Amino acid sequence: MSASSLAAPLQFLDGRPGSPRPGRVQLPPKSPPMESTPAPVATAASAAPVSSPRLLITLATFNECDNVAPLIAEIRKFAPAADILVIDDNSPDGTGKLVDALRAKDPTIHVLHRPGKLGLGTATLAAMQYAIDHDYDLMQNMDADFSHPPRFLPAILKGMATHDIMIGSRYAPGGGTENWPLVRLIVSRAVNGLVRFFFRMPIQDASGAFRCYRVAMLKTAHLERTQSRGYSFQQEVLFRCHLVGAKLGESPIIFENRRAGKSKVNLKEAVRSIATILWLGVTHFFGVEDYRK
Ligand SMILES: Nc1nc2c(ncn2[C@@H]2O[C@H](COP(=O)(O)OP(=O)(O)O)[C@@H](O)[C@H]2O)c(=O)[nH]1
Ligand SMILES: [Mg+2]
Repeated sequence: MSASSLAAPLQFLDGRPGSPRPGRVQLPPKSPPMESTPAPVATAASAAPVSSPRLLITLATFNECDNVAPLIAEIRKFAPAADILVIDDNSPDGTGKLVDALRAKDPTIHVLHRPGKLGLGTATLAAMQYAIDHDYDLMQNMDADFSHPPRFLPAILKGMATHDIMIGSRYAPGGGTENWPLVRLIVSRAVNGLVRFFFRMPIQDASGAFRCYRVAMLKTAHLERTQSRGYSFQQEVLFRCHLVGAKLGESPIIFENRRAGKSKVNLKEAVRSIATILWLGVTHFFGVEDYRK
């Protein structure tokens, strides 16, 4: 499957691509941080050695003007050679303009400007399309609010020597969440339990967005068929990658509270995401729908 084969179905993901930059990083020697169960079908991607991959770090933003600049500075400490892509949905607080100003000083920062709030899922899909179109080897996604602390990047990237997707995992041994209310913890755990049950994926944390993807594997995962537009995108994309044999690994992280601004999760989005996961899970589990096609 070529990069362009994803382009047509994803054209609704408006953006203004910048020019590709080298963005090469040195991966540490092979040694996965966590076990992973072999996936059903081996991909060419899982076998491909990556010695000096081109890394793109992607940040979806909606009203993150107080977080994005210090976050990029912090990321630089742990992944100095990476390029950075911000996908901004015309944030009313001016996040997009702020990132344009950062880009004027640092051309390794790229921005996709979309016309309005189109959802975290489609923002991440647009980032994946960008990584494919610009020939990156690895795409590392992070929230733009410091909930995904950059200090965990080296361990996640190290795992990419032997996996197609490395998840910065709250629920792997050593991982956790900072001061989450019990209700949020229960809902998150329950969603992950459902996902493990229905999708048979060998991982603890299927709902976090702190993940590194092998771009060659993303090209094979039929992401143009993704139904989720919001937060259930995280589970669906993992499921679709699992179906094409992606090798999944987890590296523990502590999920911290956002530093500034407000969460964009609301009840409607939470309910819609859980409904999408249940729909995909039940139809897959009972063979109503073949998501390999
Ligand atoms: N581009 C874009 N980014 C979004 C959208 N919704 C949320 N985000 C970003 O996605 C990340 C996670 O969102 P957040 O509200 O912190 O969710 P929470 O961490 O689950 O509370 C943050 O970087 C947000 O700015 C959206 O519709 N479009
Ligand atoms: Mg957040």
